[in-house]
Amino acid sequence: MGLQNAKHAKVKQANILMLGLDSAGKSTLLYKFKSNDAFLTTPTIGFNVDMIETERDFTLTFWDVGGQQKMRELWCNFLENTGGLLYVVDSSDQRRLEESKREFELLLKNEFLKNVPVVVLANKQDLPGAFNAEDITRRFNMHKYCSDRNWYVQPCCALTGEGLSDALHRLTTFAKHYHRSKETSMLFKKIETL
Ligand code: G3D
Ligand code: MG
Repeated sequence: MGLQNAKHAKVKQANILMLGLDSAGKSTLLYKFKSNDAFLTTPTIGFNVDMIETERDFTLTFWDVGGQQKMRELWCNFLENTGGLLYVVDSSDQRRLEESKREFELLLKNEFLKNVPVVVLANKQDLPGAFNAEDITRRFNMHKYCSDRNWYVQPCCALTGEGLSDALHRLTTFAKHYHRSKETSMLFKKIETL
């Protein structure tokens, strides 16, 4: 028991905030990260939380927050202590792509998300007419708006699971790097106060 506790004390953890418009596929994705079963989602009222150990010493805690207009007003309450932003886009929803981009830009301007790494999931690649990762990169102005952080646009399909292991791997690498750089800067701050 003592040994097990000591082992767990070493496990590092990062909060991953999953955001995006309603119906982008966030809850389906979260479920698919955990299991391969088919899953029926209902619109998320509030939020879902789940922990996934993506590497032996690193756990990601996913916060899947509802994306309806009313819920978006509450997103700002979830931003503090975020170790990575997973922004989910319905790549087939041409009508709401601009709206999704606007919400994304607003998020990136928030002080709590400064330098926080971003993975954009270009979801629903199985649907006809879906924008691909290059289209989303260009339309979301990724090079301009994410120049201060690590970022990646991953095409995926939450229903089949395609692209999800790459997304998790990328997210873990980014979150670990961000975690380490935060630890280092806190250490320097402590040293300065000595
Ligand atoms: P949200 O949590 O972002 O609001 P959900 O979105 O996970 O509830 O998904 C909304 C709808 O999109 C669901 O369909 C879900 O099955 C579907 N969906 C999610 N990912 C994909 C995908 O990659 N491809 C396709 N074709 N559909 C997807 P329903 O019909 O239940 O509304
Ligand atoms: Mg949901």
